[in-house]
Amino acid sequence: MKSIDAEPFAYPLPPDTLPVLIVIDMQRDFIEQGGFGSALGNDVSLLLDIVPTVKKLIQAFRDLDLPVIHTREAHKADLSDCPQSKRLRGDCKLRIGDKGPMGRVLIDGEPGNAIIPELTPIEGEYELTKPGKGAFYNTSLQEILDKHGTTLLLFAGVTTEVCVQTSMREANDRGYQCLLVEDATESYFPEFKRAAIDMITAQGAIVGWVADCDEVVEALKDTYGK
Ligand code: C5J
Repeated sequence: MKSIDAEPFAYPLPPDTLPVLIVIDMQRDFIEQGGFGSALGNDVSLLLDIVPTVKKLIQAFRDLDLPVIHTREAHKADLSDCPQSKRLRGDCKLRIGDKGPMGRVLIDGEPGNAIIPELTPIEGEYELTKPGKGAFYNTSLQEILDKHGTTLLLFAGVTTEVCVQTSMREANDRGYQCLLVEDATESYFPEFKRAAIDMITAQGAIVGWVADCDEVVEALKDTYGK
């Protein structure tokens, strides 16, 4: 059986199931200078740096006709899907639903909530709004994955230790084999990215595997290329 050269050991690519790529929350407000993330004092350049790698990964899936799912952390305009516990927590200058530099923060349809233009989904790809940190909570992700009959999920996006890791843990509990593409994910806090990767791969891939984009793309081409 073919596999991806990964940590802590090879990630198997069984012939009877196709991998699905889940790109978490590559939205303007987290990534772009002048958005919500930078208004909170974060160094968004760290997140911007992964954009070419995420693009390359998405392109490999497109070239191989493999499914791509994009998520956005987003709430309804009336905030009916945003618990007060989430909205009011933290020492924030800006809260969910407040008017930020790119429109209302984390509200579906606002300019800052859009996926960055470099990674705009194309026809045939899925774009899910997710009101929680995890991609399964209050979304149609499970139905989409059931439709594709996959057991293999590859993850990219931001931030590694929050929405990416939460989504991987949700997927892990639902029986998926999860691989995180290390150079296609990032955090505002490099030490948190490192720690999240260590937690994911510890104890024989307790949550999942990690590999670089080039290793992933090479293995996918070798396995699913014509
Ligand atoms: C956060 C995310 N950090 N996408 N969201 O609030 O990780």
